[in-house]
Amino acid sequence: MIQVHHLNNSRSQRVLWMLEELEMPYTVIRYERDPTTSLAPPALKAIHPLGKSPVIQDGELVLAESGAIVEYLARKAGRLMPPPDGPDFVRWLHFMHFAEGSAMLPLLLKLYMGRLGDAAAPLKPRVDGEIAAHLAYMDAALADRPWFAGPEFTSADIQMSFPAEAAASRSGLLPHFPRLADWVTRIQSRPAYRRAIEKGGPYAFDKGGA
Ligand SMILES: N[C@@H](CCC(=O)N[C@@H](CS)C(=O)NCC(=O)O)C(=O)O
Repeated sequence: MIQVHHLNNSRSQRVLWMLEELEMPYTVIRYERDPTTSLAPPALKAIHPLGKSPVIQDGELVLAESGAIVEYLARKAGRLMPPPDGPDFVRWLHFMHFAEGSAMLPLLLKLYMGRLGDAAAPLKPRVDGEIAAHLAYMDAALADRPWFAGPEFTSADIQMSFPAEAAASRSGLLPHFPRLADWVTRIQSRPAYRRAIEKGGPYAFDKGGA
């Protein structure tokens, strides 16, 4: 059975949600962030050298990196990804990578800048501008389709949830992007999303990310 090494308030919430959508059996091994530093406990390094979450174990396989895990699970189940020869595949691929490769960077910068106080002021316009630009891009992507890859809900929506929710809580800009705001409401009302929150424990969107 798949084991999920789950850190509270973290990207591993997406992996629990993916497993719930797929109705795959799994067990959760919990880790708690240090209350002062927010870092993962050293025990996670015994599972994977980076010591970060999520990590899954599936038999002999130990896999880190949320996008790789979500794609691995989609391929294993043969679900929640468009067929590679179909019209939605490249959009799915794009958003599977965009979530961590582009959207998370300015959000992480903002999180760390928050710890610098006034010293971060020169960076603020640039970082806030980048967050707004990424949110506008995400909002526009939903202009002619309900889900990020197309007409069907896919694993790209799961992968995109973390930057969208983190941006919503950290920037306060979500009301300016009504299609993205509506998408957030729709993902959060999915039964599998809610079951994953129950399994993963309380989720503070403004704390995860680092
Ligand atoms: N790009 C990686 C990022 C992994 C990552 O940074 N995870 C955070 C939780 S959201 C973590 O483990 N932070 C604790 C630490 O760095 O000690 C992914 O998507 O899996």
